[in-house]
Amino acid sequence: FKHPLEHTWTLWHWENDRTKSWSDMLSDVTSFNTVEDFFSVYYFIKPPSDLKVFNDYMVFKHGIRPMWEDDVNKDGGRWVMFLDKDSKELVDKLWHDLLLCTIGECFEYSEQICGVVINVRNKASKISLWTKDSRNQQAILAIGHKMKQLLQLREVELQYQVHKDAMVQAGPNVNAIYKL
Ligand code: M7G
Repeated sequence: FKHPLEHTWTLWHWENDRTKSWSDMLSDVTSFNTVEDFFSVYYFIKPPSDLKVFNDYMVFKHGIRPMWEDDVNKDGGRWVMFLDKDSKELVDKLWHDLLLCTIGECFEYSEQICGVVINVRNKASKISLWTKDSRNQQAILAIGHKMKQLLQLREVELQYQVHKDAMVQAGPNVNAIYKL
């Protein structure tokens, strides 16, 4: 008997390849819906600290593609942290903890949660949690405060960015509508 999760989740991997379009660089790796299957995936794949730069992992509820254009994401946004001064061990730990809190349904308003992402980059890697309605201030703030508390983010700032802003403001300076 395995321990069921509330949702089925899909792991995606993105790897930069200049010959392809952004969405063609995405691949759907596997799905899981039990605690045991989650851990076999988690321990099988490399931790973020062993990934090459310009690699991402995304873990989204089954049926939601990890992109702005998906119907469930199109009016949403993300809580994102920029991990520039942080050790690789801390980045791995934050990713692990955020994943467990997400699939373990630790958040109120968990129906607002679409998935979580880690972008491994040269300067600042990013870890983010995507929510589906960027106008739902109450849910966004509750999720953000809980994320700050669960991950014990003291000095690390969380910013909430709207995907529609990210689409038009490509680059690092996307406007944040909330900061915690
Ligand atoms: P990023 O990988 O989120 O951050 O976005 P980075 O700047 O640290 O590398 C980089 C670029 O990838 C964006 O400017 C877009 O061109 C493309 N991109 C990222 N996302 C999340 C999407 C998406 O959801 N849809 C599309 N079409 N392009 C995206």
